[in-house]
Amino acid sequence: MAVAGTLYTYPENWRAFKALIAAQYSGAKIKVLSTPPQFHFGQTNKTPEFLKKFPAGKVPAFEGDDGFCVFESNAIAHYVSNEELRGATKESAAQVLQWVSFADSDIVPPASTWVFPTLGIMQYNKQATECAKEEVRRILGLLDSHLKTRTFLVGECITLADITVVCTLLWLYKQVLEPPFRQPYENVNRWFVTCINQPQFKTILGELKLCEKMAQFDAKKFAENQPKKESSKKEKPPKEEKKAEKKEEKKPEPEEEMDECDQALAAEPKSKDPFSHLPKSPFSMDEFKRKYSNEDTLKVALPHFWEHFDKDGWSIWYAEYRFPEELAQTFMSCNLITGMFQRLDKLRKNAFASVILFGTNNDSSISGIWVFRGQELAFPLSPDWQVDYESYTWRKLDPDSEECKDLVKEYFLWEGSFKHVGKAFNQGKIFK
Ligand SMILES: N[C@@H](CCC(=O)N[C@@H](CS)C(=O)NCC(=O)O)C(=O)O
Repeated sequence: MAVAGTLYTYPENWRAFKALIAAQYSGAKIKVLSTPPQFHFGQTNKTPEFLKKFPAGKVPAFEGDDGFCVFESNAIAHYVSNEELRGATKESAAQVLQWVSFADSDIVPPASTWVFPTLGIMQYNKQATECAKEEVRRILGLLDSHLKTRTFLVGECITLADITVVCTLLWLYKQVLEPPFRQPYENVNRWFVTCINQPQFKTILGELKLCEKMAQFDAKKFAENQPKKESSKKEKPPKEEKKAEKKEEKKPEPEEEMDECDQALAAEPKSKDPFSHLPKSPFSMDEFKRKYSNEDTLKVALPHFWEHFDKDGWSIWYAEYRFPEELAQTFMSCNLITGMFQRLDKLRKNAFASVILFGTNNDSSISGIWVFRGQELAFPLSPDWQVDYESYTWRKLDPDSEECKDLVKEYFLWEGSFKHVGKAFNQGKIFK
């Protein structure tokens, strides 16, 4: 008997599309509840009744007419599929699972990092975005080679592998994969367009318009999406809901907010604040970072930096990765850099870095400019910060020197001759 039941989600959820497209192929009957009063995302999914059936409190979630409940979008899509979609042989079923897992582990993270800021639902971070772009290039390249000799990902017809990977790539194709970016991956483009033009996909996705111009960080929308001060300290509504219910709010004054970083620092005993011994400094790292993230680097952020930089309260350092010969794949090096940044997250108010990966696979180097509160390297101040720094050589720069001015300009801007990096790498790509 064909599966029948209810899918709880919010409107236009790409994760829910997987099951809905699969149901178009299998004939499963799915009723969608995605809007109030039947289903209010952020509220209904937090009620005891919902949590009893779906303890993760997340959507999509599926409840069969027979009472069977399942959450996790891939499990739901699997449940509502037919044998052909799941992979008819043991081998093809394994390959379907392979692509479904790959989509979650390899595509979702960079796609979210790149796309969410363009939708105003996540703060923009240059380094992370550029690494995500490189990751997307790698993924598209890998898919392109696979699809060179194949019409679909597994076997001769559409399976859950195609449905899942298409849905995972959906926002990339809609928001940021402008023609010059996607042009090298013609097999992926051909396959993607073939899939979305199948009637079963079209019924769910509608007429899809592929990206014409790469969307950029939507700072205005992001500010509008920030929760009100009052509520932000209590319960933050889930991200997607913030997007769905666009609020008419003014950007909260970040200086007055206790963000996660402040809260973490405040939670520690005062004697543990590693910067408490330093006198106050007029240079606001927060203010500079806002300029750097949201405004033109050359015209606004750099002049602001030099106008406000306090050389008594802060120091500038040049750092170079000590083991360039160990850097193989550039995407792994990108992860090395972003991993270091994540581990240093609590330094956010007291440090800034622009780190660049130069070169190509098996021929690259990493170097960067760091700005620290105080006159010493901050890493020894806390055991949490010591994971990576010994893999770099550190040289303190004289902020009044021409060398420092040039390096700051080149690294902040990600442009310039980078003479010190070495001739070979100047031919290569700069990841920014
Ligand atoms: N891996 C899960 C992810 C589900 C998920 O993160 N859902 C989000 C919306 S896209 C959610 O329901 N969040 C509500 C919450 O975390 O409270 C899946 O694929 O279903």
